[in-house]
Amino acid sequence: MLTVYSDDHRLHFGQSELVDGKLQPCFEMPSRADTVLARVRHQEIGEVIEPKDFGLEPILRVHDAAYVAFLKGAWARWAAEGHSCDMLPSTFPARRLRRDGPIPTALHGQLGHYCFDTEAPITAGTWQAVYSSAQVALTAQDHMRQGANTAFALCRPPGHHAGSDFMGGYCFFNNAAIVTQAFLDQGAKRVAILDVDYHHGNGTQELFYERSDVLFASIHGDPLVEYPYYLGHADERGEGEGAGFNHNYPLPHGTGWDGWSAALDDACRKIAAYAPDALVISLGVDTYKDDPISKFKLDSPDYIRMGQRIAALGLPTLFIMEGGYAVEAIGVNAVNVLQGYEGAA
Ligand code: OKS
Ligand code: ZN
Repeated sequence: MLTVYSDDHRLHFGQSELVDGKLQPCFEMPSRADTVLARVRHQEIGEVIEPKDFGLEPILRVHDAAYVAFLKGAWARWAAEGHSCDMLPSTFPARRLRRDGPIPTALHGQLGHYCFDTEAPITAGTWQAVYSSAQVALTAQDHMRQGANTAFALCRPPGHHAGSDFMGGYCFFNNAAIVTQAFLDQGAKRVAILDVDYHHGNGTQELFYERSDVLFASIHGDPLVEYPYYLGHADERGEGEGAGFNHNYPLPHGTGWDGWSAALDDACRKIAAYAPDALVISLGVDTYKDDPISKFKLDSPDYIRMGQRIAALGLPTLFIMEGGYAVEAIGVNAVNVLQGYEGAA
């Protein structure tokens, strides 16, 4: 399996996020990608290539132009205001504030407008890192356009919390959504996205919620007790044209392979019935038992089984790296999914 990777991810290195009222070092750190890349090489699963540049066009198929412009210019404006620390928002338009009213002209007002939490610091190198992360995903997708049955996009920063015009949860551009739209723009009729990250992919759900050409299935910590809290319930089934094409599997804290794999089986049956032309996996491995911010109990061999079950669908499958913070283990766990897939495909 081909892996696409760019060193540009290092340019995004946030200093801190809010944890239990305290500013703590970011869990989403550069060494995460290093660990996964080292394991890809160690297991010799295939060639590792740099991304090509597909420009902004495929990103703008998914993200709002004003949001993209904000992200591109934010750091320069922040620096011009005399700041050098990371940008983090502190004000958000909750209920009955005008979230769709005039966009503030002040940088801080815009930050709250385009972001839903305090987990996605913008730093000096964030734009280049998130641009390259999207190009990593698009290069893996292009490899499949040329005929490959599978590819691994070692994206960092991750993407599944980012919506059309907002960032949050360590995410800025929704890499899985961008490649999904690319498949469709190249002639695919239907694409399925299976999000196996511990957290609900709220951004991906939002982007395709009213569409029938994308089926979204997500297995995650129950939002009643888990981030991102405000989306990801089982009764969110899609709307309008998209009614019936969104499937959420919220699971309780403590869920291990038995409960998790039952949800996976159900999601796979829905995907098989949908008969998509391609499958995109939002591959988070923060379901691991020792993940520092998560509460599922998957163990390393379970990730091989996960890959095998996905392979049984017999679909062209593009893997997009999302979360996972037990830095020592995420290389083994992510590559176990890929090797499970390849061994069974
Ligand atoms: C509290 C923890 C915030 C959780 C963000 C989750 C990001 C993630 N500071 N998404 O898949 O892994
Ligand atoms: Zn996650």
